[in-house]
Amino acid sequence: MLIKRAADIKSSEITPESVWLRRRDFIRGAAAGVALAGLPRLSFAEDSGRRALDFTPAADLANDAFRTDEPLTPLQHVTHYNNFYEFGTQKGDPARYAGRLTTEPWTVKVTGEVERPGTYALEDLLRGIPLEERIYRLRCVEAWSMVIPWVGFPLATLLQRLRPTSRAKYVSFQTVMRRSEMRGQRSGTALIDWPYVEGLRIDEAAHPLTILAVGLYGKELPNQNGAPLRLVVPWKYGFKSVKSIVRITLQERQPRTSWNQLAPHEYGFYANVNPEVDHPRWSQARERRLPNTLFNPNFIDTVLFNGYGEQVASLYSGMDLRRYY
Ligand SMILES: Nc1nc2c(c(=O)[nH]1)N[C@H]1C(S)=C(S)[C@@H](COP(=O)(O)O)O[C@H]1N2
Ligand SMILES: [Mo]
Repeated sequence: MLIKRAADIKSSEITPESVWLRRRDFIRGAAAGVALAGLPRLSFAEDSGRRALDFTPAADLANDAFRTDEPLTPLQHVTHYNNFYEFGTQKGDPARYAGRLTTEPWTVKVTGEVERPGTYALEDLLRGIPLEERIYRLRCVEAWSMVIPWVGFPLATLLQRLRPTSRAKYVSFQTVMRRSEMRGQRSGTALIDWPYVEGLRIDEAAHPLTILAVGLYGKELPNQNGAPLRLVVPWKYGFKSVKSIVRITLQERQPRTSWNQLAPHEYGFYANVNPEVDHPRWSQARERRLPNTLFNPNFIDTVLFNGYGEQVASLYSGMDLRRYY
């Protein structure tokens, strides 16, 4: 297991007085004109409503895999070309309808094989955890991709705080169930057995590339991207990166996952990006990098583990990646 022991944690991860998510406090600071470290790229005027976050820019982080030099996908595309079937199956549906979702207050229930189970207010769960920017490729199983500057923190930091027991072999995550605010949960066209659930093996969950995101482009997550808390696992197909999380369960057995349950021959539990293992209905060898146009389709080769092989391949040594797709 790769749960970090106390001795392995960098002091920057546990400094309680360092920067952290201050959801309500921030408004006051902003109103008073307080300058924020690391406020990037976008000014307040560009999209009002979402609050700016205080975080360490990816450029200042020690691990090169935490950023990429590839051009960022513009905010407009990141927020208007989405998969969030709770709001509908069309790419524009989440932007159109996710504004209805109430994200404050937000609680996360932690259950199963942990020493500190409970129902936590989001701000209590995250208090004191420093935020970092992570510029990651996101590769959807549908063969399109983006480059997104997330703001979040390693899932390992939270797991460490919750103290998994020795029986915890997997982590499962559940999206909010809110029929009144999520029209896709009422319609049944998506065929998903709500709520959306996903899961990771615990060593995948504790890997330093695996983050929980609370923001993108320097501000709180737009609802369509999974506000207020979503998983990001950059070497796996996008469907693993479950949005709007309300429950985290540590467990001994491999969890049920939504897409695998819906179409087990098409979507596996592992879902590692792999150009050599095609989806039964299309090739995974290439991907369309957004933004693209009719005249510039912008197809690029897909890379094993979405280009993060150096960091994650050892998690799967000896495993047949065709069998465990
Ligand atoms: N709850 C939930 N999480 C979800 C999905 C979803 O439909 N519901 N879609 C997944 C898929 S298929 C992808 S590609 C990513 C898309 O994330 P983005 O819209 O922030 O780019 O979210 C994933 N997380
Ligand atoms: Mo996806």
